[in-house]
Amino acid sequence: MTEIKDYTQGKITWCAGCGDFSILNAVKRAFVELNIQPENLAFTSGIGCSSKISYWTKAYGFSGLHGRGLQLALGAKLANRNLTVFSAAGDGDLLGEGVNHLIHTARKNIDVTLILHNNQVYGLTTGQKSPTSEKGFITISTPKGVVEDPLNPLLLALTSGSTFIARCFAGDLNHITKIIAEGIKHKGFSFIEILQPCVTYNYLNTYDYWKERCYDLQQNKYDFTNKEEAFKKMHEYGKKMPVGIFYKINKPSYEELFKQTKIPSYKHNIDNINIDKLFEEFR
Ligand SMILES: Cc1ncc(C[n+]2csc(CCOP(=O)(O)OP(=O)(O)O)c2C)c(N)n1
Ligand code: SF4
Ligand SMILES: [Mg+2]
Repeated sequence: MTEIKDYTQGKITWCAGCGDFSILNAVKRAFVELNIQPENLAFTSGIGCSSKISYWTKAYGFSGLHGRGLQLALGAKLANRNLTVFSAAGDGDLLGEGVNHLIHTARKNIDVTLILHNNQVYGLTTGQKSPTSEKGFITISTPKGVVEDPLNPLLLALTSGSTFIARCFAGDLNHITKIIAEGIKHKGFSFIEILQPCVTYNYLNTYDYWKERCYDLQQNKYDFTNKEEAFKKMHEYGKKMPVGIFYKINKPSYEELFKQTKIPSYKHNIDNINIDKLFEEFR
């Protein structure tokens, strides 16, 4: 069995009290629960406070360009289908700079688990509005308040084709751990939004704010295989906000359907391939 320390590395520099701490804890706890060996795990991300989670998790990590963590995940899964592939992104990273990649990765239903650290602000670049910032939210880039409606990440994941869609709140460590473990076990694209307080730049969506609003969907009778039901629930945003599994169905994953290559690319013999000529072009 693995232990938390097997996935632990680096000196964490998030602000004290940041919701990212409990997300990192939950991620590692889920890996322990599923006994995933670090050498069988690929963890990708883009750029942002949230994306640093892959630096601080011992695994095959790759932090790429802003908004491109999911493309790296897709490549890793196609190269080696035996890997557990996990990806993390911020709201700016995933829904601003990299939003097209979310749509196509979800549509393909590739077996990758994605967590969205939704703090509704650009944290790393010191507090500009993001695609999920609430209307009226005052930031350094919107001194008179955000004027447009926020993007709803769950609805985007649903209409793009995700086969597992859930939401949790960073203040509930046990719930996030459980949902992440469920997401990894699901064969297909798993999309998990985590409501993550940014204690430095988001004065509006605080721990208390979410604690007052969140209720567990799974406490009541709810059929997560019903797309219309999920569509309705995802519109609930206000005084009460559902968390839990909104949608889950079984459907063949991209790599199951993609039969062109019988041998995964990491096993291809590359001894006779000479890439010197290619490099010459960039000299
Ligand atoms: C193409 C590109 N545009 C802008 C930036 C600058 N940049 C770095 S992180 C970031 C925002 C990150 O916000 P988010 O994804 O919400 O992550 P958070 O820091 O809030 O966790 C921006 C705009 C960049 N690195 N690359
Ligand atoms: S700026 Fe916000 S998101 Fe970034 S580490 Fe600090 S509290 Fe967390
Ligand atoms: Mg953010």
